[in-house]
Parts: sequence; structure tokens; C-alpha cells
Amino acid sequence: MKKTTSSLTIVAIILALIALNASVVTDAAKLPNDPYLSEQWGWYDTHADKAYASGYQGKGVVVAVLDTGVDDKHPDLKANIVEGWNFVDNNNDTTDLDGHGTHVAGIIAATTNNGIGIAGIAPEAKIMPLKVLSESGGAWINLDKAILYAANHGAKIISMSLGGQVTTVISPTVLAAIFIASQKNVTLIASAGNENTSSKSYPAAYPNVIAVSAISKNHSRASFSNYGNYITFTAPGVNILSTMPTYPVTLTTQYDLSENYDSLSGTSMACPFVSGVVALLLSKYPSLTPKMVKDTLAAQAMDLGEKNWDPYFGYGIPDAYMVVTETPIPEFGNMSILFLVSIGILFIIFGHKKSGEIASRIETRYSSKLE
Ligand SMILES: [Ca+2]
Ligand SMILES: [Ca+2]
Repeated sequence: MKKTTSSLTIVAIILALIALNASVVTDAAKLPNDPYLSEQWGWYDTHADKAYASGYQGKGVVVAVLDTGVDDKHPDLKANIVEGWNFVDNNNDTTDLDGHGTHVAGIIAATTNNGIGIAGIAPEAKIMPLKVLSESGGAWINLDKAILYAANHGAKIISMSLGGQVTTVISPTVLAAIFIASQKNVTLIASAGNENTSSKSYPAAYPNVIAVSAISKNHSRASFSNYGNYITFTAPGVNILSTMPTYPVTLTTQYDLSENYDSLSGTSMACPFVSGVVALLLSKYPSLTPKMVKDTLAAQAMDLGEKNWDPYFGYGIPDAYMVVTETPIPEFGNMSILFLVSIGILFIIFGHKKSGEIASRIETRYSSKLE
């Protein structure tokens, strides 16, 4: 990522200057009628209000959510769920018994302007629940297979609010799956991790994966958020209100969260904001490559901290409004594709020289009061 930073920075500066001259007017009359909207600071912070008024809402885009499953009976979600797969139990029952996946799904695509609950970033996008985590947390199951399943079943975005730190081992099968999905024009996004460290977390730090750190409402880095060279973007991740299962699950029975709706904090919550913004972009420009998606988000992001890319906020907060109103960043020639292929093959070969298991767990921070 470092090598591409300087050229991207120049593009980002030019686009930022153009952006400064653009005047943005929000039509308050076009805000949706969801009653908890005023509590959704992250929705406003990513400029989803202005995007909503623009009319682009993620239509035609399927987002695979690799997580604990989703409550597909939730009144604020049921219209937007497509069939997925349960890789933990190897069946098609993707019921969420934890709560984490349902929360992530609501941030991306809760039904909006339906008079109940919350609004999503891309309310006309569809969620494909791919269950790779059980309610007891712990290691992900078949992450590589889930990535390939998503890419082969029409998902344009793979949202991964999960990860783990791997200091000496790289998973060759996950790397290969990421590479294949990228070649199919699927954009992969992952949470950066909640350990307040610059040590890399995977899959966020793999090539071709957008890594998302977390910020609080005052735009400071969330105290728990990871940072470092692998960070691509940042997004709201503290006290994020979203959907919870309508029945008892681990988060409600063991961590005192409420059924139906509640707030969580973590880079797990930041990742789906970016997934939602990408869904908005792809609903307008369905054939963008993952590189064009990343470059477009980067050029139009709201910069934070040190000027331009930095290790805490990456390129900044992706802007839901800018991505549906400004022209995408083109990909120049085929050199970049050849470069990506070379890098992909190198990494796969490198990966095969290693062996062992990945230590992993759910990236969740069960807190709504710490910040
Ligand atoms: Ca709603
Ligand atoms: Ca910056």
C-alpha cells in the first residue's frame, strides 16, 4: 500500500481541491422517517443523509456479510436479505445466534424510510449472510470458502468485521480466495482490529483488502482501534446504533444488550459503514474494479489528522454523497492488473511455504459507555 500512496496522494489533493469548491445542500424534507435517525451519528457523519437525498441507495448490489449470521426476520432487515450459507454447520440456516452479524447488517442496509428503527447507509442493497463465526466466537470457519462463495454467487462486496493477528503465518488459501474474488471485481473490506496496536490484523492487512479503523463522534481515533501502514480508511465505530436480533442471543443474554436495537463499539462497526458507501458507489457504477473503488473512495474521502493518508485514519472517512455525485477515478491501462497478478502469485507462493493455523476471533468491543 505504501508504494501506491504517493501517486494516490496527488490525485487525492486534486480531488480534494475540487471538493472544497463544491457546495452541498441538504434537503431536510428528503430525510427518511426512521425514528432513531437522530441517534445515528455515523449515518450523518458519512454524509448518508445527502446521499439519500440524491436517490442512490445501493440498488442492485449484493453485500456478503461474513459474520455470525443475520436475523432475517427482523422487521428492519427482512426485505433486504438474500439466501446465504452457514459454513459453521454446513447448511443453509444462517440464523444469527450471537447478534454481531445482525448489527453489522443493519449498518449497511437496514430498511429505510419505513417508519421504524434505523436507516442504513445503502438501504436498497441486499445482504448475503455467510456464517463463518459461531455464537461462541473463536476462530473463523472456512473464510476462504466463504469468500469464493460470495464471489461466485453475485456478491459485489465482501464485508468482514472479523480478524486476528498473525505474526508469522499467512493463510495461502485465504490469500488465494481474496485474489480470485478481486479478479471477479469483488471489493473486499475488513475491520482493522480492536487491540490499539500497529501490529497487522488479518484479513484486513492482506493485499486487495480495504482495512478500516474506527473513530468516535469527535473524529478522534477510537481508543481501541488498530492503526498502521495497512489502514485504508476510517469510519464511525463508537456507540453505533443498529439492529439486534428479535430473539435472545449471546449479546443480549450474556452482555446485557437489548433485543431489536442497541449500540456497539468496535472496528466491526466501522467496516460496514465503508461497505455501505461502496454499495452506493457500485449502484451507480456497477463495473468499477476494486482498485477503482478504492481510489475513488480515497480521492473523495474526508481527510482527518495529518494531511492526506496517515496510519490512523488512512485516506479518511469515505463520503457517501461524494461517491454518487463525483466521477470515479479511472484505472490507467493494464499495467496495474499485471502488477496485481504478479503480487498475488508471489504472495500465494510465499504463503505455501508456511504452515499452521490462524489465531482469530470476533472483532467486537462490547461497550457503549467507554468513550
Ligand atoms: Ca428503518
Ligand atoms: Ca489524514
